[in-house]
Amino acid sequence: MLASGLLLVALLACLTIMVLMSVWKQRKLWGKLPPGPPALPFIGNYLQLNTEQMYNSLMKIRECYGPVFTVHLGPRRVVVLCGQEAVKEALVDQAEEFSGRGEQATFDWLCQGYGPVFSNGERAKQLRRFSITTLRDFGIGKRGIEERIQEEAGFLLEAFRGTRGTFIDPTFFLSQAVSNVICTIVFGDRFDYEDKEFLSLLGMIRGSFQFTATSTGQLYEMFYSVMKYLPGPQQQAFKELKGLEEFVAKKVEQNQRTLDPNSPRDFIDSFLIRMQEEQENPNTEFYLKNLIMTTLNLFFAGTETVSTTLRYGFLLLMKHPDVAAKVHEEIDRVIGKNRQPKFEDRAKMPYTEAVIHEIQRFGDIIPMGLARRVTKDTKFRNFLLPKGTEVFPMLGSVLKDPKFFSNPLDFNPQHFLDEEGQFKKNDAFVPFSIGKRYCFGEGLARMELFLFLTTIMQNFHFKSLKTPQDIDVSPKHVGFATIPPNYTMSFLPH
Ligand code: D3G
Repeated sequence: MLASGLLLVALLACLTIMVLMSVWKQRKLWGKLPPGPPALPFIGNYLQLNTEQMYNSLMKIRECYGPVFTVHLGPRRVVVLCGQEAVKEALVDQAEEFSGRGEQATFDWLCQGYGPVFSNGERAKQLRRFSITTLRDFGIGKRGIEERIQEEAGFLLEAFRGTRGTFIDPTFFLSQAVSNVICTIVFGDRFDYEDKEFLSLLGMIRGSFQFTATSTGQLYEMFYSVMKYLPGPQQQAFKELKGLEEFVAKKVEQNQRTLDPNSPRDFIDSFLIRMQEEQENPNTEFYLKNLIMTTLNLFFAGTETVSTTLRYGFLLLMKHPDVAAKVHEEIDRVIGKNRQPKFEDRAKMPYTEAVIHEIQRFGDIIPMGLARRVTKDTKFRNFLLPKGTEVFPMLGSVLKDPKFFSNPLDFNPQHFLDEEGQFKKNDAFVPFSIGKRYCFGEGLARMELFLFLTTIMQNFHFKSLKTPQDIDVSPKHVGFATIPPNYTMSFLPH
């Protein structure tokens, strides 16, 4: 009796010590997190954050707490990194530690941690690697894809000619052309611009992307655990994302039925072949769910970011006719009118190159980056981030870092030019992010931006309904994405 009583006391004492030690350890770690505003349970710092302007809200907190701070987006504890120095120090100098993926609640609702973009660990590594090699096999970084973009730019010219100088919203033309490049790779074929299914898919991509930029989209980032069950605009975004998944699943089935393992026709075929090769591997990441989500990631990311950038670019060029005139001059001088632009021309076109960089810098399409996560307990500066802590690399604060750009809030291609008018690199140019998880579509995106922009401007002048002074280039929404304002324009022969 006495012995068992003693044992119980000893056990309880042990348990208490263990709990205390664990709390103490956590405390110690918490104590070393970057500073930040005090947070309430569950709602976190909700009261200090304006979901209509998350980026600006976080920049306001930075004024108080410095470039590295901790904030609670509802129950999510996030370490925010601002400015070129902090972002580079984390993502590049401590690349391995900061290589995990954080949450993107809207896209996570669909992806559930599958596919290369919103996954972690071995899965992310395997799928990223496979995607990069397979994209290369299908011509990215080689002549193959350049010819495909040139051909598609030709179709786009035809479509713009067909508008006969009337005022139109260029959004869908641009997404169709841009999307067709990645569609050729992942689905083996382009879509006709008249194709209703294609337009409906692009509507789903655009709709769900826009949702992430809205106030509800940002509220959803904080309270998704509840909001996913409630009615509201998030349900429409889910419907659109589901629609995309169903389309990809249908494409995969078609490919499965007609697969020739000896000659892959597209990215889906290559993945199916890899699935067969790894059938016996119990740890394989090559199975249907990852095939669907990988294809969806490429299709989505390969469509919306580049077409949104071009859409912003056209508006900026109408706001700044002097800049447009210099691009026209350079195109006329270097390429002329009798041949299609090629990617090589870029080396002889510093002004155009600077303009494209400035469009990407000013456009700031993903202002808070894709969230990262530390893969282990991480010492950063004088702080300790416990394994799994989410990190926001504020790409917008790098693209607008006053230490790197003379007038960061102005659109000015001189930001990327030296005194001789030569192109000047800038370490704060990070629209594709940096470090281990930087955008692996960067090469493709850059080639598309250059070839589409130069081919269109070789053939057309842009005309706006408004005078340049009256054009407002401030974004319609800023959230996960930056969405440029709606506008119409006319394409006049150049
Ligand atoms: C969204 C949904 C599915 N797959 C990728 C995305 C996405 C949006 C922006 C980026 O990826 C970064 N390129």
